[in-house]
Amino acid sequence: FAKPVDIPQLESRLERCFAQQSGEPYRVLIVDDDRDLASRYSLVLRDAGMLVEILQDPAQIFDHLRDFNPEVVLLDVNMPYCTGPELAQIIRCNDDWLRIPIIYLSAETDIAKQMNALIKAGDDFVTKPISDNALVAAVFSRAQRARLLSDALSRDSLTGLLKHGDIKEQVAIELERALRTGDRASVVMLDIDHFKRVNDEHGHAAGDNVIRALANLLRQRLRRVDSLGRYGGEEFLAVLPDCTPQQAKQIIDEIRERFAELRFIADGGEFSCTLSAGIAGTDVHSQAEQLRERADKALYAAKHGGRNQVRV
Ligand code: GH3
Ligand code: MG
Ligand code: MG
Ligand code: MG
Repeated sequence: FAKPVDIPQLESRLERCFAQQSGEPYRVLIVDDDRDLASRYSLVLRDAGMLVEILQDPAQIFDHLRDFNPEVVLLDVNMPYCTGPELAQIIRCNDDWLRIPIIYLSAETDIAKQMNALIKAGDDFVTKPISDNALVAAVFSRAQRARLLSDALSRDSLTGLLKHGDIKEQVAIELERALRTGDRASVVMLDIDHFKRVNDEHGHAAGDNVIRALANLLRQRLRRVDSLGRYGGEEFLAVLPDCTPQQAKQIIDEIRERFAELRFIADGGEFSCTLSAGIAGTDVHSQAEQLRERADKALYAAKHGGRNQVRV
């Protein structure tokens, strides 16, 4: 039980952790009135591959939470005007920030006071001075869990794709980026044809299988840079960066053909399905929300044009 900690082993473990830190670096917000100390912690965390912002004035906490969107908050306990626990309570009042882990970092060694801070709000209490490794480990573990949790909560359980709110947000982010930089991007709205009949004739479970099969086709065929989500029941929304509407149409038409070739088996016998899709591409006149509406209109035209087709 009281086995001594093997430091070289811990170090190599941490290195492996950083190697696994795939994709975006973890975002950490340090709130501390001691500028020098905050800068030192920031340096250590940046060295471990994280993105760090320092906040000295607690009054600006909301701006930083909204704009920087941290995955972990490192909070000093003793600050002028507002204590760490008071600030933590304020953060916890807002549902949007309920998931952010709050780690107190303080010279306070009185256990009763530490307990009091944690009872108010917060997740961990780490005492200063702290070794670089211990700081990185404390922040890394919380950041990793926060991201896994956030990923899991934004995934639709049937398909594993992004849910309505998250794909909508992702589409807006991608389109705004494309509109700002002048890059091309395309929005795609997909809807399975006469899906009510599938449920009526073959049962809800068979319908679920169809939705899952289409989700898999889309996931396989789209690129890693594309964002894809389940917009509604049998509706999917995707954004394809660096892709003209004509290029997007070619890709979606391929998916449409392959989907129509799939054979499903259910109580009512073998059956197949088709899909319709609408595409809209970025131009200088359109806002993100207008583009999604245009893709929706194109989908409507595809439905009225006889279904099993893609319209731009
Ligand atoms: P259209 O070609 O015009 O799109 O016709 P449709 O029948 O597909 O029309 P609509 O979009 O109105 O119907 C969608 C149906 O999908 C209604 C709903 O019962 C069903 N549905 C929604 N979510 C699910 C789901 O998760 N599983 C199953 N099996 N069915 C679902
Ligand atoms: Mg302080
Ligand atoms: Mg529909
Ligand atoms: Mg439909």
